[in-house]
Amino acid sequence: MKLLYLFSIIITLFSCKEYITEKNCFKGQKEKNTRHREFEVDNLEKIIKANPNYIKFTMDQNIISFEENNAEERNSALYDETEWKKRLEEYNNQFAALSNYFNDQFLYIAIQKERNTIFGVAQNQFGYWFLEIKNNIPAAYYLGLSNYTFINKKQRKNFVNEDKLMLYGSFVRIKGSWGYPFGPQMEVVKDRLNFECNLDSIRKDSDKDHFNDLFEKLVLLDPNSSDTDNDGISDFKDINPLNKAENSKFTNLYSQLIDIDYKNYDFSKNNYSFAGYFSDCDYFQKVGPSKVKVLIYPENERVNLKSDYKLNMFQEYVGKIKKDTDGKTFYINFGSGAGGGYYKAIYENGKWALTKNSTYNI
Ligand SMILES: [Ca+2]
Ligand SMILES: [Ca+2]
Repeated sequence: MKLLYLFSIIITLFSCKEYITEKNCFKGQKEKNTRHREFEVDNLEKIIKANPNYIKFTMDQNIISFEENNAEERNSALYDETEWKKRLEEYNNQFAALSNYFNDQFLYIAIQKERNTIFGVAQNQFGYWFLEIKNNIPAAYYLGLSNYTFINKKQRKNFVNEDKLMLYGSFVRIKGSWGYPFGPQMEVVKDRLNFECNLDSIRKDSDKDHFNDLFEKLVLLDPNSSDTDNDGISDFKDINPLNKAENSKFTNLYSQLIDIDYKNYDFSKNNYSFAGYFSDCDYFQKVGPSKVKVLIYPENERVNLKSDYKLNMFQEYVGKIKKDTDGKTFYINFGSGAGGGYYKAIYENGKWALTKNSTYNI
């Protein structure tokens, strides 16, 4: 991500000719350069301020530290295939009661089984979630923790007690020095913490659409409307909940382009995972991909999204459309932490033939 915008500026794949700007989708002569802002190391005061006020924390020297937690992970002989398989089997057995309902949408951290209820703590691209399966009905609630919060892999046996959720963890931040190919590394700023919150604050779902208010606020859905884009499909089921999808030539191009990366999967029924993009292009905003749910924001929404989440939410930059002189060939640049390049799209007989070409790797 750090190099992504830099690359999108310096890599000019095609010669600049005169193009018509239509709906902000096509490359014009005057391109607005997106400047990369240098990464800032956050201080403790800012980190504590970012902790939501419904979550209390206390220090306890008996809680395993961030380093101890990581050392355990490192010692786990992950390169030994037998050991790796054994651990995977243990993980699958331990969390089967959760993955039966949520499949592989989450990385599971803790599970607590009661008579009619199963509780869980899990993680995905947005952060940490509280899971609850009551009388066979599953629900996932986004915890709304700041991204400066790390939750330990080992939790107490009963992390839910009455209406309280209690979790061991620490406050962390991204180290000042990081770069590809290793990605951001975390360091601890306040260790051995016990986080405690009231589950009513977490469960609050004002519009009753199965996304709790904390999640809707994070991704800029409307917590008071179960159908944010007013297209008749609830936010929870909508493949593109922020924008009404449409079926048109260039919208279909962008839909197909998103599906290329998911051709061997089908994440479309995964309610809690999304591919995120920024784009001012109307056609792009109105996509309806078939393999994955999307969140597409206009560029000016960048400021409204929590900056510490962007690393995980927006993995790929997808550019505007460049027309070739033959009138049927089009190019779209892309970039991501893992590399970049361009899509080549040919429109013939009402259909798009699309290829993804990588031109540079980091
Ligand atoms: Ca809701
Ligand atoms: Ca909708």
